Amino acid sequence: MISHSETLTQYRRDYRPPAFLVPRVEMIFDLDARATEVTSALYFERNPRQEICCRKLILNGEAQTLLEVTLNGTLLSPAQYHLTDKELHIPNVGERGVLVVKTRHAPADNTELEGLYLSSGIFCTQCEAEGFRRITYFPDRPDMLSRFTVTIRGDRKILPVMLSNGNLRAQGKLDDERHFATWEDPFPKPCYLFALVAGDLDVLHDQFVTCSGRRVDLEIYSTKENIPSCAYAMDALKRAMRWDEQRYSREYDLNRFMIFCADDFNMGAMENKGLNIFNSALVLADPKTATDDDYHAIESVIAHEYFHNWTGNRITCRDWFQLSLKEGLTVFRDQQFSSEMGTEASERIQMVDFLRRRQFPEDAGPTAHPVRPDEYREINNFYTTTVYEKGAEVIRMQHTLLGEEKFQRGMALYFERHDGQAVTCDDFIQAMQDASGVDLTQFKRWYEQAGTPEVGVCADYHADTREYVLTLTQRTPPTPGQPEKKDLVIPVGFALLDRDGKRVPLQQAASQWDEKSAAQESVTLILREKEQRFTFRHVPPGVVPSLLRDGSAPVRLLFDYRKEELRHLARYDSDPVNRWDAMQRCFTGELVALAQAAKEEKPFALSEDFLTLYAALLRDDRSDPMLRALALSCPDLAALVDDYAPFECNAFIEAQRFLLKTLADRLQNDLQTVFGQQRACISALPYAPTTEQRAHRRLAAHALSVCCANDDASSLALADDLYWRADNMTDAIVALTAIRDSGSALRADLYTDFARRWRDHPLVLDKWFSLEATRDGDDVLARVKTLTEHPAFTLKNPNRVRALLGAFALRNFPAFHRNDGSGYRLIAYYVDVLDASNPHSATMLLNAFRSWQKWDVAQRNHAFMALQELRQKERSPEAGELLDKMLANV
Ligand code: 0A1
Ligand code: ZN
Repeated sequence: MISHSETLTQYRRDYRPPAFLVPRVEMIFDLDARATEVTSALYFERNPRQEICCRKLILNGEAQTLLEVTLNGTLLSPAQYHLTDKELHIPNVGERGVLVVKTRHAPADNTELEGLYLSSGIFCTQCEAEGFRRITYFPDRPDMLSRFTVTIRGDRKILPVMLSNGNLRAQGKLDDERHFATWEDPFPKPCYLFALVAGDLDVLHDQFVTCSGRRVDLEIYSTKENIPSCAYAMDALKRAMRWDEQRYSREYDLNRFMIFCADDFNMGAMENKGLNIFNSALVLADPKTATDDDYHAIESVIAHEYFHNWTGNRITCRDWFQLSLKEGLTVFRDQQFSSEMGTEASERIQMVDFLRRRQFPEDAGPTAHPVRPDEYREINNFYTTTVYEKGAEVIRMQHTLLGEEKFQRGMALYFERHDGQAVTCDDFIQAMQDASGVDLTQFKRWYEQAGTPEVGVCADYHADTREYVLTLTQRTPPTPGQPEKKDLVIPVGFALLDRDGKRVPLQQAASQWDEKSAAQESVTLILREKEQRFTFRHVPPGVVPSLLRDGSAPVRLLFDYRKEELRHLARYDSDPVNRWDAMQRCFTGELVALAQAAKEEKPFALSEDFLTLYAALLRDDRSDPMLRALALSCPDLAALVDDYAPFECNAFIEAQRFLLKTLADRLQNDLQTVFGQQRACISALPYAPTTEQRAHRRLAAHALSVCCANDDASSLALADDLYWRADNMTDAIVALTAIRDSGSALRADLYTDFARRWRDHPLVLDKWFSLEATRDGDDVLARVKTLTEHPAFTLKNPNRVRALLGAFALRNFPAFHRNDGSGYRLIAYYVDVLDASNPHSATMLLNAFRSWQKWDVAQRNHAFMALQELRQKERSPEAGELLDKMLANV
């Protein structure tokens, strides 16, 4: 077996300030697809903060050819420096000086999409986390803040537009064929925020006047035909800029803000200073090609990257262990923004749902790590839901503990104290603590401890004294490398519902609260110890506790709700998150009972109470249609794996099929009526991605999907009709989704039509690839294999890989988990192939295996073999680290 541990493990405790600083960098790019030359002048000086005197200047660098090195004007011979495949060492450089390094690249051959590469013929860069070292030799670490001046030279016809960070200082002709542009960024920045874009691009212009009256040019660059589709992103950008001024007093700081949209991009987007680079899927939108969900994602990612200008760029991370300092905080800010742009309740439900479906399994598996990790081998593996979404929850809890006013005081102090610095999560908490006076010492453990804490709840009612006693306990299960856990500070939102569904005024018995304080209808209990008791007085009998309201902490709630209590909460809880959660628990209860019946080969039956509840919520037209749609959606099986391990995949798959089919059989009329009503609410309006329209379309989509689950002809006819009348992409996709698993001829007709209609539009075809890959049925595997040969499919493009193979592995539970292991083998094959060209795509797929040890024995054996086989070969550091973790302790 090959050992992959040659990639060194980095430890947080080993942080040392750099020996040298590079306050100024001048770069020249001579662009050419096969032979780009990069010349970098590094003005370095010894770091007065570093006591250990090192005479050597050590630079990171990979994947380029070193042409020459000049120190203070003298060309160095190879004997005067030391070059490895990862570093360049220059001995005896003195106190300060200028080092000029010249290297050569072939951007056209860069398939990893890190460093300088070509996307649809356009030069662009991706430097976070460690891509800058693939562009030039440089101390590539986020605490190295430099002022950059960048000159780009290239062919005038092929590269009429040449962009980099900051302000355009000069541009002009070099000769008949070539021209240049010089950009200067006045803000010192870490090199991971460097960006360059060059190509034949058009631009959408706009302007924004900041709160202090400065004019900022806003520019979105894309190919000519895409420009009209950039309008929504532009609008979202202006709203985000205004919002950051109003909510956080953050004003934009350059005269220009540019966005480039790249067809080939590993992630969603990147916050390079003044020149964001986006995955085109997260910029381009018009009603004909983008769905409601696309519009929603664009708004949120545009805001996220823009907000990074303050939380990430002006104040950056000292080292990559602090990644959540910028990511958790920026996700929290973009969540706040989305909530204000849309509906708070549905936004919050979707966040909580995402966290539980995606982050909880990560925290319970072999790659579990703290929000601020202590070690890593490959930092690219740490752009995780833990660092991002759990990180955002950790900020949200600070907001809960401090309240909006003190939280804002904390933020203001953080900005004031650390502007222009590279800092740590500790610095952030310190600012919060200093500004608020709230002691966050124990709270800090949220950054240190991996694993989802479990909060156990025991409720006792004393009829004689009318006292209600709530005992809360906490326990965080062990995670790899962290066998023992300490107690955390856990805010638990709480209310009691009476028999009519009304909230009971809460009066706590002495000690926990000020006796005089007025009774409240909901409170936040703060759990700090292993076990804590809270007593409430004057409580009527028969109340039902509503716990963890608004998803008040990223924990698993262990409370033995009776079924009727859950139904009560699902109908009456005033907290929409808990109403949704209760309904999800009802669904899960049904799935578990059905799976048990499947295992014991007993007849299946859905409980009548559940059907009644589902029907009541479906018909409840006083409630927001979006909230109804969310509550009525059956939970994802992948989210149940941890709770029901070893997870009997087949039994649960059968259970879920039966459940949906029974809803269709029993509630066909209701479902069709709701579909009709919701469509009627918007039928007279032209399509717009507004919150109201989206909500109606979403509930209609839900109703249509469920009623098509039994292939009933009248329901299929509704989908057919919707498809042919659709004047927007959302309706078309809703129709295709509803009939995705249908055995009817209609399916083939509509799918063929769609693929033909959009054959020249890759972003739209991605939706079709995903629908094909998530189909139920025996032939889906063969279908996916065939589609990898489709003319529009290429393994080189991360969006295509995600749409087809990612959807199959991560969203087609039955097919991926086929008993004969063929689903695993298919994905393992592509992990192997992709790892050689683009490790990021490979690890995206590999992550589908993360919970393999919790699967049923047949699945476990096949997965183990697939993973073992992958590990036999030489792997990228990313895939090597993941495989080692997934196969540790077996
Ligand atoms: N900072 C970006 C995420 C990002 C990270 C790595 C990338 O390439 C390997 C690209 C983007 C964000 O949070 O949006
Ligand atoms: Zn981010």
